[in-house]
Amino acid sequence: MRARARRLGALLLVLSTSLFLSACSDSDDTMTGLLPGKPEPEIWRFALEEIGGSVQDAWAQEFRRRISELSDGQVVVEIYPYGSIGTSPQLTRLVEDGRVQLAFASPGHIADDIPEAGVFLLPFLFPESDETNRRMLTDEALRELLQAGWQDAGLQLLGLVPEGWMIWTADKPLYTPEDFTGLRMRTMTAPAQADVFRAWGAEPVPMPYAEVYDALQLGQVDGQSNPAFAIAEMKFHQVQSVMTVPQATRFVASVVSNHDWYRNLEQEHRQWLDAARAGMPEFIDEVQHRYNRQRLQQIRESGRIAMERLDEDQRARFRETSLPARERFLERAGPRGERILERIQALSETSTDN
Ligand code: 6CS
Repeated sequence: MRARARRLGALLLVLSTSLFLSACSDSDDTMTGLLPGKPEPEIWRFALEEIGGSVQDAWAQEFRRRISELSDGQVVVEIYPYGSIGTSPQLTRLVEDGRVQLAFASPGHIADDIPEAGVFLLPFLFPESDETNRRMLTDEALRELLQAGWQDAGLQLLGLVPEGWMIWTADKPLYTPEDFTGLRMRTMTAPAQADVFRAWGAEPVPMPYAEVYDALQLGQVDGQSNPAFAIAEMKFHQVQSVMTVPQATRFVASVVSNHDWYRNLEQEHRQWLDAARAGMPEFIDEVQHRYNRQRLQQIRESGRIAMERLDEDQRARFRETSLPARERFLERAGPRGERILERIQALSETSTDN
C-alpha cells in the first residue's frame, strides 16, 4: 500500500514538473505537434541563468531559430528564462538528471562542481584584446581540456559565451585593494570567486543572482560584480552609487547539456545541434558588445551612479594582490587546472594583436 502511494507520488511529481516546465516556457511551439498532419516535434528544454532580453537569452533565441530552420521544425527548443525554474546550481542539477536538455552554467556557480571552471574567475589572466579572447574561447585544445572537467560532472560543454567585462559596484570607488577591506562583496556561489575578493581583503558573501538586488538594497552586502548589461537589467545601479571599471575579469558562461543525452542523440539531431552552435561565437560577441555599450549608456543617462576607471598602476596592484587566488585555483583544479592555465597563457603570448 505504502509502495503504491510512493509510486503515485513519484508519478505526480514527474507530471507536475512537466506541466510546470511547459507553463514556464516562453515558447508556444509546443502546440505545433498538435496540429493535424504534422509529426510531433522533439522538444529540447533550454534553461537560462538570466532573464529575457539578456545575453544568454539572445544566444538561446538565435540557437532556437537555427535549430528550427535546420530541422525544419522537427526539433523545438523551449526556452526557460531565469526565475521560471530555479537558481543556477538547480538548473545544472536538472540537466544532470536529464529533465532539462540544455542550460547555461556560469563558472561562478559551476566551479563548485567543476574546479577547472574557476579559471574564468581569475582576474588579469585572459587577454585584453577582444579578438584574441574570441579565438581563445573557440580554441579546440582548450575546449578539450575543459571538457574533461565538465564530463566528470556528467555534462557536455557545448560552448563558451563571452558576456563582457565585469564592473564592480559599491557605495564608494574601489581604487585599491585596501578599499575592499571588510567590504561585504556578493559573489556567485562557487568558492573560486570568493578566493579572488578575499585576496583583496573583502568579505565574500556567496548568493544566488535573484537575491542580489534585495541584499544590496537592505544593506546585507556592500557591493557586487557583473557586466554592464546585467547591472542594468537587474537594476543594481539603482541601489549602488559608484561603478568601478577595473577591466580585470570577463564574464564567460558555458552552455551545457547532459553528457549521455548528447552522446546518444540521433546522428542527424547531433549534426543539427553542432551546426547550430558552430557560428554562435561571432554572433554572440557582437550582441554582448552592443548590449553592454547600450546599457552602460542607459545607466549613465539615468544619473543614478558615478563611474570610475582604474589606471594601469592601480590595475597592476590588483593584479599582484590577486595572485594567491591563482594558487588556490591550482590547488583546487590540480594538474588539469595547470594545463588549462598553461594553454591560456600560451594563447595569450602568441597573440599578435594584444
Ligand atoms: O551574477 C550572477 O550570478 C549572474 N550574472 C550573470 C551576468 N549571468 C548569470 C549569473 O548567474
